[in-house]
Amino acid sequence: MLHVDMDSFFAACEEREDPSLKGKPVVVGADPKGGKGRGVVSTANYEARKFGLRSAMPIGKAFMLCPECVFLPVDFALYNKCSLEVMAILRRHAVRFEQWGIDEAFVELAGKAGDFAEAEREARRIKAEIKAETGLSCSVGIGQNKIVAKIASDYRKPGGLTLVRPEEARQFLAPLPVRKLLWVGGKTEEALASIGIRTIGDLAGADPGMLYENFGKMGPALRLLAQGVDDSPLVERSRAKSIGRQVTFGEDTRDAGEVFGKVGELCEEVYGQAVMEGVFFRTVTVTVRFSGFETHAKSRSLREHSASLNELGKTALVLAGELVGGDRPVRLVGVRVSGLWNARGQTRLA
Ligand code: TTP
Ligand code: MG
Repeated sequence: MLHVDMDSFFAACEEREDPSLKGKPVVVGADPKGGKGRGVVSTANYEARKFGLRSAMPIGKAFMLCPECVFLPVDFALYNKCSLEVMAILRRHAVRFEQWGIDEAFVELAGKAGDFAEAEREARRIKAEIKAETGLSCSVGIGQNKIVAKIASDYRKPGGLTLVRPEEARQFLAPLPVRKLLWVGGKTEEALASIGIRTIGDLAGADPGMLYENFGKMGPALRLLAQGVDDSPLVERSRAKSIGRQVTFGEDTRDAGEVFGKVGELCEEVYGQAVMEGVFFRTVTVTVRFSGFETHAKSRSLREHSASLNELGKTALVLAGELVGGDRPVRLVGVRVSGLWNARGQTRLA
């Protein structure tokens, strides 16, 4: 099993679009406004991390630490495009595949389970293909299950390849901080520290009864993960035929501006879901229900499959404009995309 995680993903996509950024410290996130900006760092490339910059850091603090950094706004459409390219490559190598968020995925390889030497060769091929075809760099972890593979991919970033054989897993995990376990958030981390558990090894060796008393069922479950035990399967994203969202107004509205505003918001939600599922879309449908439940829908197909929020939004607004006329009060609007195309090969989904 492989876990692949792209290196400083948003920043790497920006560097690919503008090679003059290469070698410079780059920050993607809110506008720093000379140190007065609000919002946070989405990501910083590895040059910028040398100044102490990190994801989720307030942008003003980032500016203080590194005023000479190049600060760029978030361009989600670009990262989505890059993500679809990368995921398509990964899917070529997978018998089973699970995408996690925009820049990481688990890949179960064809071939004999437990053939780690072959898995390592395959991981090198995947890294090389991603580099050659997308220009982006990633880190790969190889392990007998998800938890080990996931922690291994994080171990030698950027550009790393870390193989952890089953017999080495406990030893590999033991010195790492408990935070590296997937479900240990800040609060749990503090609670564990208060009973003297700081490393994954501490947790692996802790008394399960005591863990149950302190953390309920999660306690012993975390202990198993800490021992490198994880039999959770890879779950393919649902093969939805369409992705849609709708909203009912608190009060029926005659205000076309309000309706169009809502359509824009729904487009963003639908788009976000399409990104998560790794699909392009071809057809956009807008539904409007008027007072009295009379419902009208209009669809338009794009020239080709698209993964663009801009295109989705423009098309949906045109359709909404055609539907909302006169002064009939609107009760509900909906936006749906269909004709989905999975990034995997040529599989078309109805
Ligand atoms: P990560 O994989 O956590 O981070 P990264 O790819 O930038 O860096 P690396 O993996 O090399 O450590 O997250 C993937 C993208 O998700 C990241 O590029 C930007 C976005 N992101 C945020 O917007 N806010 C956050 O707090 C985090 C952690 C990530
Ligand atoms: Mg990443």
